[in-house]
Amino acid sequence: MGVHPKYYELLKKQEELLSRKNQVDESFYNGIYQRYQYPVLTRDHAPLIWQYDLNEETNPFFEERLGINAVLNSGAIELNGKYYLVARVEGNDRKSFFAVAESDSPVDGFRFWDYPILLEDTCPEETNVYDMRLTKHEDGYIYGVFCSESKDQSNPDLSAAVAAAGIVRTKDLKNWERLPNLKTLRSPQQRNVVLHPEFVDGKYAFYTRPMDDFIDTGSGGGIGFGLCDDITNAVIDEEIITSKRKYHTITEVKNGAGAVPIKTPKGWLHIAHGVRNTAAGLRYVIYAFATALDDPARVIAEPSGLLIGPRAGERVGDVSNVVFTNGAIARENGEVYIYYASSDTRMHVAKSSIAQLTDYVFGTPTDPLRSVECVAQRCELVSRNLELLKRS
Ligand code: M1P
Repeated sequence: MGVHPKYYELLKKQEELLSRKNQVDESFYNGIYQRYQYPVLTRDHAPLIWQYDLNEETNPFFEERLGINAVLNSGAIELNGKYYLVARVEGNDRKSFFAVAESDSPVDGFRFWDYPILLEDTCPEETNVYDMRLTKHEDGYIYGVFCSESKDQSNPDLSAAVAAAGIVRTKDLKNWERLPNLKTLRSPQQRNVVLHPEFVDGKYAFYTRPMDDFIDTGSGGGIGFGLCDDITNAVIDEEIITSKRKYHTITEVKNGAGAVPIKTPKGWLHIAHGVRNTAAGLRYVIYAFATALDDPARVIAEPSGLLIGPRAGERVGDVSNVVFTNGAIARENGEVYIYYASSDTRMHVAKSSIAQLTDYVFGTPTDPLRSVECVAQRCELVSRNLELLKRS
């Protein structure tokens, strides 16, 4: 008796998946980014040692003991020439946890480290954690800001929960120090909180998403922004709304900050998510906007509509019709890799560049918010094009 032979069979199959090269999906074009043929992380990338008891004696049928349901919303970072995704891994038990996947390439070859991240158990009421954003801060730490979810003990509804922003920090993605959760004095709940990479007026700056309730943002008008003096006891008093939710747009129901903003010569580039309602339920898409270099809370460019929407197989999963990002890597050579999950089930990558995204954000017209004006906007484009075609 020893290791069950089925383990080696499954390992061989998994190795084929892990070593598969990714390719650009040539069927898609928009000039802004390229999609890739295969997801970069799925439940099938999870190490078998997380799921099976390998011992033939104690697991004669080689049954899955602790299954993995999905691998989704991942923070992303480049360190010492390697690419890391800190993924939200959801077990069959519905609890999520964080795990580091590493690769030499930004588009394929991601492999999970042997152990998932075991956070310090500092919040006895916390039931679930998910969606970590990784910020390389100018103070020298890498911060992970994530959603810390607890049962709402004041509400008898079994589904009532409270969302707060948890904070950890590290220098190597191996040793994590947990700091107290962020307190926002004027907002009862928070999700999709992102730490800005630079000090603003000498303070730590957070993009927030004020919410009255666990699901509904209620009076929360959009993506907020607030400053705090001390990251080891982070308290935000005033939050101002930067990217507002708007009627009959992709952000009507909700929006939230996604990847850590990317600094470009023309402004901070933000890649966020917007939510609208449909007869088939909520639809989540990814959008982009820019804020001023000297005031990262002031929007200076807001292209109309979505940047990435769920497409083909991406549309189906545990929570269908969803794309969601909480991580992007901007390389020194100008390439930008946007990591996004589809339908709360798997992780994908889209490749763009600072030049393309800047051109997109500053060159795309804003949404005039009314059909008649949208048609006028399109007619103006058509007439300019027809004129050009006539002359050429
Ligand atoms: O299910 C879609 C997403 O829902 C939440 O996002 P938001 O707070 O904007 O509604 C998050 O829980 C996210 O994890 C999830 O992908």
